[in-house]
Amino acid sequence: MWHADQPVQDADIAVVWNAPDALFARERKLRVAFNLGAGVDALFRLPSLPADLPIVRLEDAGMAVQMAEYAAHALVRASRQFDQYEAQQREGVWQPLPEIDRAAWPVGVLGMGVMGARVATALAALDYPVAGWSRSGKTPDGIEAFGGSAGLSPFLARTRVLINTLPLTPDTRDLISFETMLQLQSGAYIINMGRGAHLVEEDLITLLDQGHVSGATLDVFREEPLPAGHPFWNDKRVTITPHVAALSLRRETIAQVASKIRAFQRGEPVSGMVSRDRGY
Ligand code: NDP
Ligand code: OXD
Repeated sequence: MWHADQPVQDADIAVVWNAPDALFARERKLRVAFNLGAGVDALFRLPSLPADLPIVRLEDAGMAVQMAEYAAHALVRASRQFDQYEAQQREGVWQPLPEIDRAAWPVGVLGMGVMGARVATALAALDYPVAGWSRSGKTPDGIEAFGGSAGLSPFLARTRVLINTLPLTPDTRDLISFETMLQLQSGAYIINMGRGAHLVEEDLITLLDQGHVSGATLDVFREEPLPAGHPFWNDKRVTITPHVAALSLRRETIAQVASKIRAFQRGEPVSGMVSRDRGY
């Protein structure tokens, strides 16, 4: 564990999560940094991170299945009206609601990487129509494919439930805005598991008030922890969780990072190398 008051170690390998800038300012002999998470956006915000330091991220390590569970829970709760049954129970009401038509709940997953592909295939297995959007436009079998900026509007137009699993980069910041959410089908539902800065929170509130968006399940926020007094805390249309869609699993994480370190030390290719150009 690194402490700001310890002498410089001249370490050659860093294993980090929420690293302070001072680590990179002081340890100038690093040859590689292993990130204990999939998202590297926080690391890239550090001014002292050397521009040429190789960064390796965690790949899945037990997180993708949790992301799929989270998305399935939120989607099924909204589409099968379990939120309404919860409200009915509190009021002592026994009232079956009309059956749902899955065709009326087309799902669109932003990001078709390790997390997004797993989310998409899990929801397609529940017979929801599922599409994926990514830079390359590649999707697993059975998932309708949309790619690049030209593919975004048609992807949004066929989507009612928008699920975000993108990495945060300059290209994806603020992507879920008034303009993009307005292109979703009416009664839209937003599930954000990527990063808080993907979503323009005031725009979501505006569209909830206007009725175009019917609800949201949010795991990540522009400011974390979500500040006391933030409107999401008491908004019945919004379900929040404290950045736990996928928790890092100790055993899987240690095993994966150890094997990546061994590969690095042997001079072999290390999977999960982050591209500085793409930002993920
Ligand atoms: P990957 O790198 O495997 O996948 C990223 C996907 O996003 C790829 O499909 C990529 O497209 C797509 N993408 C990136 N930039 C763009 C863009 N500008 N336009 C269109 N598509 C783009 O990442 P992971 O799936 O492993 O992780 C994704 C993110 O999930 C993490 O960065 C993190 O923010 C978040 N996360 C959140 C957790 C939580 O608990 N809330 C837990 C774990 C991760 P292409 O395939 O063409 O390269
Ligand atoms: C991650 C996260 O990026 O937990 O791994 O958010």
